[in-house]
Amino acid sequence: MDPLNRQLKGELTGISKFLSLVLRHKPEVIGITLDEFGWVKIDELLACSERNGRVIYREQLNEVVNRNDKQRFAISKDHTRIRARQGHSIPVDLGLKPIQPPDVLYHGTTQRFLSSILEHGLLKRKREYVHLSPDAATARKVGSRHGPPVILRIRAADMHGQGAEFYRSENGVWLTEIVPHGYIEHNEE
Ligand code: HQG
Repeated sequence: MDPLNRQLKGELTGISKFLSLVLRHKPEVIGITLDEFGWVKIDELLACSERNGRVIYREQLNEVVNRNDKQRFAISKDHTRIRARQGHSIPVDLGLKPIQPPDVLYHGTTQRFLSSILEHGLLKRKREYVHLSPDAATARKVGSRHGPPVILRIRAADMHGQGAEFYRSENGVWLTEIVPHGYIEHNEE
């Protein structure tokens, strides 16, 4: 990649991380409030960001939203508001409807969490849900964020059959409250 492109990409990644912080976890750091569905007015977001030393142009925001590898953010139909599609640690109503999951979903984690997960199940920890992936390759990427990846198979349809609810966010991430350890399979690689 040429240096200019690399710099542009770096800027967009920086903005994406900043948006994740304020739209999923800590809107208060720039003095914005999300509505109950997680939305905030884009004008307000950009003004408050600037007041806190972070200038973001509307064009950059659009680039981040459109080019984002995981489609993390959504802009409202009238183009005035923005929210994160999932991954919140503060309670927001994403309007997700419970749906039937596939037989198997995957969770990517890392070795040092494994014994605790196999003992206690998958817990949502700081987030509002446990995040599951539709395929092993995606789970591998998620797990790699924490260290050498470990892929777990989750017997999702069986869980659903026992009453557990599953949701799929608009960008294909599967969400559920907790995965009891009995539904987790780990095959040594
Ligand atoms: C682990 C990214 C010990 C869990 C990704 C994970 C995803 C336990 C970590 C999204 C445990 C939490 C979420 C237990 C769970 N004992 N460790 N009982 N239960 N854990 O980052 O799933 O880039 O909160 O395995 O793509 O890694 O932000 O969750 O390793 O979709 O858009 O506790 O974040 O998306 O870590 O990732 P995280 P996650 P974004």
